Amino acid sequence: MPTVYLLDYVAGNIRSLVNAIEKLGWTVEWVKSPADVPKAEKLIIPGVGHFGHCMTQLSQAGYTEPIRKHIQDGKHFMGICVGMQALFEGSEEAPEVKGLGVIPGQLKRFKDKDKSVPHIGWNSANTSADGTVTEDSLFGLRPDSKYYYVHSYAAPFPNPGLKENGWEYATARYGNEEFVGAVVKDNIMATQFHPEKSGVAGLRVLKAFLEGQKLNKLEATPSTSATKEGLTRRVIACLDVRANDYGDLVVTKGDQYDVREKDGVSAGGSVRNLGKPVDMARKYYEQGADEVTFLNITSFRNCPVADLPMLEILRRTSESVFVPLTIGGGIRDTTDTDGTKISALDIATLYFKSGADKVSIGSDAVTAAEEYFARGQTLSGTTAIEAISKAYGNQAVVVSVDPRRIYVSSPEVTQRNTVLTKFPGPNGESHCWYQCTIKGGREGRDLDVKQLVTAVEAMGAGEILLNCIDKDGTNSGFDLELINYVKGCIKIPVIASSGAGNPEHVAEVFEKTPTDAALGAGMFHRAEYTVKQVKDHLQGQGLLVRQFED
Ligand code: 1PR
Repeated sequence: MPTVYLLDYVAGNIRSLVNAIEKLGWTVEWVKSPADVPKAEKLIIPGVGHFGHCMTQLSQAGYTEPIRKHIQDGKHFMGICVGMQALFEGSEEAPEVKGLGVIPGQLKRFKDKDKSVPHIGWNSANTSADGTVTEDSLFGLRPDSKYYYVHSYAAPFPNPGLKENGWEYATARYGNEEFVGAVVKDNIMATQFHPEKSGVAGLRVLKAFLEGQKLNKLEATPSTSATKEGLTRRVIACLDVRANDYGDLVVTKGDQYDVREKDGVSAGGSVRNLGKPVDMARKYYEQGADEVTFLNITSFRNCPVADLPMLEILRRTSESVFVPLTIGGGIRDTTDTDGTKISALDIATLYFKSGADKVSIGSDAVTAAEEYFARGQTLSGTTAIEAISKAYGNQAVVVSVDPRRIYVSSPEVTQRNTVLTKFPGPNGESHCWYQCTIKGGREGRDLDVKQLVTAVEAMGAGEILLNCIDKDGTNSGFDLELINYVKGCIKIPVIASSGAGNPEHVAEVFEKTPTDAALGAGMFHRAEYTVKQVKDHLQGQGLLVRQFED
């Protein structure tokens, strides 16, 4: 099998890239020291996280010069995400740190006045942005395909230096900012998006790079009408996973977090079994899910950390599911079964190495937020959120919020931040506050949702998974008031969750709130609707979506 060299110089999910390369029939050799770089005919530098951190790691480990030489010698080079950013002269993210300077220009942070930052989701890499529709595809890029991006800094477009210096490029638009999605010149190909996380469209790009096929005839000429620029509406399938009463690992689903059958044999009924996690994840991928989230809802508290069943689930899922995978449940500092202390960062590392792209933190985030307010809104630097986002980047840390409505007659009767609601409480209360809970909703805390999301944003969380206990499993639609309220409190993206019962509910949450993504569980698990049906409906409503490519 042909070989490509991979430089794993910084933390991140490298496993999916290896899986994608192997699926394409190539083997991976690891670059373990600068002396290995000259052995590579083809070299890939992936990267996530902080530009300064990545460049400093590369330079301190002595990689900068060997990489420059590899490129100058005309050998094939691919940079992914921060691996592409490294080619530029520098970045606003770390003005004091120099890039490789192969491409003129500086990376700039997206403006967050009118949109969420980081930019997370599926967007274009359009080589026909000037309106020309070509029959040739540059490294497999199609103007009507969508690719998975996750970043806060980008190379703004237009960049006069690109064309002047002979670079070909593909662009994307986020809000009203246009940026470089991919660059190509001679032996160099680099993408701001993650091809290994971009489904079949991404695998096509990776294959073209590995096989050195710079220009390929497109199988079908894309129609200009299909070439809509911009971030698509992200639809996420969520799998709550736990062991059932017989010890099997199953996908389950609660009604307002109660996952036991109402008519079961044992007290409280048996745990609902809706299927096998890996099979279901693959099914949703093939239906067009833009991401898959696993929530390990019982944390497997008595299991040695290295044997956590979710690790194996991620390993197997990432072999055939090439969209981002999030894992939540039990991510906190803990003591292993043999008494060893193990940090949340260590647990997250195990998950990233097994194929996760993001970790989701629930209960521990609430505790961290309470301490943040107790300290007078100052950071400790020691929370799981801070440690993981520092090591892997903000985009890798999701905070899963499990709020519940508490009705009050007026804002004056509570110190918590309240919302005026169109759906009064049982005694006609006109306001409510959203109480944060821990331990899967079993314990309410004296902390409201605004306090939680603002605190975790300050700590470096990159995204909020916004559940709602009142709505979970009700099939009655999302809590639009909650979603609008939370979106108004923070700049990081929000995933709306809980209550989706049909495709109309998903369209409604995108039309009536500025949510960044919508998550569904029960309606998919019970096979009432497929992800494709939801996306077809969104498309019919004029909302931009990514369709699954065969
Ligand atoms: O606290 O860090 O160990 O994380 C535990 C994680 O497990 C949290 O993310 C918490 O939300 C989740 N969790 C704990 N118990 C339950 C439960 O259901 N008993 N599941 C649970 C939460 C909610 C959503 C669900 C949506 C959509 N599940 O993920 O998928 O509400 O459902 P729907 O579309 O069917 O309405 P930690």
